[in-house]
Amino acid sequence: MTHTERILELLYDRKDGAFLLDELAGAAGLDAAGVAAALDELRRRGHKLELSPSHGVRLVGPVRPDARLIEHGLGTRRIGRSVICFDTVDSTSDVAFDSARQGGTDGLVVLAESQRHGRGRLGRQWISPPGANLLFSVLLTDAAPPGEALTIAAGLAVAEGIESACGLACRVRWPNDVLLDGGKVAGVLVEVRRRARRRCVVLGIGINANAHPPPEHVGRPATSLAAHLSGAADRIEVVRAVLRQLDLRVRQAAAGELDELHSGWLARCDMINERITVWSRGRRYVGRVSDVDPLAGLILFDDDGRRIHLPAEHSTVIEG
Ligand code: BT5
Repeated sequence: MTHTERILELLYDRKDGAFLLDELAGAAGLDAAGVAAALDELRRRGHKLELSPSHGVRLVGPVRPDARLIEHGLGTRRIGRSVICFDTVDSTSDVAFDSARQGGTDGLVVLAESQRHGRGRLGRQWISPPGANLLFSVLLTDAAPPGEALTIAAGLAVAEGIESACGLACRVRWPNDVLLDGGKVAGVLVEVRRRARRRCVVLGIGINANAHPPPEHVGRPATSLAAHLSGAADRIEVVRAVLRQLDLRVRQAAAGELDELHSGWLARCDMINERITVWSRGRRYVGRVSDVDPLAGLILFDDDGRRIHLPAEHSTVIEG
């Protein structure tokens, strides 16, 4: 760990209070010049610091996601063993797929403050102002579970992670929406590609932590965590909680513990018995939702009583 990382960790651990410079120097094992150099480096990395002769130094929130702060003590087995943070990329999911060419990148998490071409499903766009939200992708290269099960696992993990970090009760809407009070607060994009002769899966996750697009830009209600909290959402706490839940839910998907995913999803989903319209592979299906199967997708009964399986990858709910 570098001196700068150590100083950042100390400041973040006391993020509601300040450190006198002498105290900070003592805790980090540095002299005054070393502390000053580390603080300069933190500013260069985009962290906001408040410095006063009487109160000392403190990190001004919301704190910018930093790999060290995310990884530190995370305690996961697979997801987030290594984390990289960027300023701007085309898409964090592209960076994750590119990283699959190197060995040992299973579980890698790629975050960015902004994306030039953030994408949703089926050619749609993901919109997020720089520095406000969580934009990240998780790479799975070793025996990745089926995409259908991962869609369920990831949506559920996002809802559970938000709830554990912020105490906000999220719902899920098949296939990939996470809702807060009826507005979309997060979306999941599961993509599968071949890299270095292996089947690789990337889970792309966008969470509106502190900002959300206006309805005229997205066509349906969107919301953010901050809109339901008394202040800004701590993005580091949220991403850590989501990564922990992802670690659990992806492990269940990999182990074939589909009952766990199924019951977890149904407990947060209000779609059962709802009459909806779905586009899937160029066809329109209307019917009543009977179930969400972690391997087969949505199960609908149409008006003629036919049972229809709709896979997440090719389907979008257009009315419901
Ligand atoms: C999704 O697609 O919900 C998946 C979004 C995944 C985004 C992440 S960010 C990190 C990673 N890197 C990427 O390039 N992507 C992933 P979909 O269900 O297709 O929803 C997209 C639709 O939601 C758009 O057509 C808009 O109507 C709406 N939308 C766009 N941005 C939004 C936002 N920030 N909040 C709520 N709705 C949004």
